Amino acid sequence: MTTKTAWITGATSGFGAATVERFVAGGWRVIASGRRMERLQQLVARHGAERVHPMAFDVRDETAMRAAHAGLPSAFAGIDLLVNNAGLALGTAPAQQADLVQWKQMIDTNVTALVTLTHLLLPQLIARRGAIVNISSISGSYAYRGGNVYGGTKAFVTQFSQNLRVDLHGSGVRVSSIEPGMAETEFTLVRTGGDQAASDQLYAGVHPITAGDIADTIWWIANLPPHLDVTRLEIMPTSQSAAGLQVARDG
Ligand code: NDP
Ligand code: 8X3
Repeated sequence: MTTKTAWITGATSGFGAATVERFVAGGWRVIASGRRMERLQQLVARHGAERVHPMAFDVRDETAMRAAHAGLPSAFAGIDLLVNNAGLALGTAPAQQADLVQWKQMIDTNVTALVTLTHLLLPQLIARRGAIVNISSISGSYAYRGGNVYGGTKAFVTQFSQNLRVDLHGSGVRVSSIEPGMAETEFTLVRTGGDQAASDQLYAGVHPITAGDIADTIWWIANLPPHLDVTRLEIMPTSQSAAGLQVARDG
């Protein structure tokens, strides 16, 4: 059987790091990208340079992204699966108190970089009848206070995934949008600017989704028979549900 290759963005932490482990364990080659080179090097040290190819760059830097792609060693150059996972939420403040710089960073990372990499890899994904797994979020479907631009970026990811499927109709390329709820990773640490106590408090007693749960889900989707496409998958901890709608009263 030929060895398949996945490009997993955001591979230095959380879902991405766990997904690297899952795919390497399953016999795939992995291109692992993220900004923190030392963490990527740890993956290489653990699994070997023939299994993991590290690429340290900021996904918002299109020139660096293109250079990384152009410089892929031949063993990693045929990409069968793109996992668009790199992303972040910044801040929990309501819109009227939010930081515009943080809003733009979320859009640049979660939206602009995701479509740029997708656009770059589409020709070869089509040629190889490959697959794209986009990591969206329940925040793209359910509004919550402080979700503002983060939720907006994830609504984009979900809809972009569906539109991509339509455009790729007949090509054999599978596109999936995974929409997780509360998962314990470095996500809340990043969102709160490094507040470990806030992160611990958020997940306390919740039994949240783990990074391994999402890695197993991506593995399952990627290894389904070619005639099956998981188009959208919402996944929450059993302890989480959506209860919406608030009312402001006069006086
Ligand atoms: P983590 O913070 O643990 O991981 C985020 C990853 O994204 C890191 O590897 C980070 O790498 C990478 N990343 C962020 N910004 C950039 C950048 N500018 N350039 C390159 N890489 C970047 O969080 P999660 O694993 O939880 O998040 C993964 C994805 O899952 C995100 O898209 C997130 O929105 C989504 N998600 C998370 C949920 C949760 O509750 N945890 C639920 C639903 C969706 P580095 O810092 O090294 O660059
Ligand atoms: C992360 C899930 O609900 O904390 O995307 O925004 S949530």
